[in-house]
Amino acid sequence: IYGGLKAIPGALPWQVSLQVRPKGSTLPFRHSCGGVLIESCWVLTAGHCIDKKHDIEAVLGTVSLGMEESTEQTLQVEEAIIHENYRETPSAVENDIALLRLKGVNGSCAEETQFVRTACMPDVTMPDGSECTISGWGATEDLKYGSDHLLDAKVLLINQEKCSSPTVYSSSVGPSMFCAGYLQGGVDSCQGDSGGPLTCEQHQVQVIYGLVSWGDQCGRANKPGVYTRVTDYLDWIKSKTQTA
Ligand code: 4AZ
Repeated sequence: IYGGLKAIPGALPWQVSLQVRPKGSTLPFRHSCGGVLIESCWVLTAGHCIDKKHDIEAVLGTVSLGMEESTEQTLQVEEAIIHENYRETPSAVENDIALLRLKGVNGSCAEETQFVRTACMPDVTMPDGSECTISGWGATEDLKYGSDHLLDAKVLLINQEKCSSPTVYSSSVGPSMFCAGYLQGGVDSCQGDSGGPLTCEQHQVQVIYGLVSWGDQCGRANKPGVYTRVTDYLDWIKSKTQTA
């Protein structure tokens, strides 16, 4: 997170650190992306976070990546489901969404605590200018390789036409994406935050409204962060998580 502040432990209990290592290796797992706990056994993330050559673990209830915390829960990922129409084009990433099914231990996956809790699903579209929250362990204004401590920041939802204007992203921002941040720059998501949450308040609760997807670098004027529009994928999420 570019221009963020250290998150308070327990304030973002749906935040997940996705950690990877090459399949079959004994190397330590390292943070690669963010994710969002939406059900005890399901994490939502970005499609571009899934690399089939890696094993993935989901770390919940953590703020410091370098420290063992008594609040953390680490779960193996049993299955990764990337959206059927996920595509990387030269100018954008389309349908940048994936679901991870966690492996249960004695029949249960994430255990709800003060530090681990699911995010609610959005129902309505938020108005332009709404203040929402982004979070993650990604690159910052002075740390290229990411932050050890979870950071968060407030961003504003940017009008779709404004974000599709020639001075911003032209036609790269499709209808299932939206922009958030500040056109003057300074506060943004960044590399390593991908797949993590943009939450907004709806009906007095935080809902998962966007997933960190892409952008032209971080924190620059006229280059806000671009997020996967979760409200466009509610049926897809339901169809994959509803065990028939
Ligand atoms: C990235 O490289 C990335 N400023 C993620 C988010 C943004 C830019 C780049 C948004 O994963």
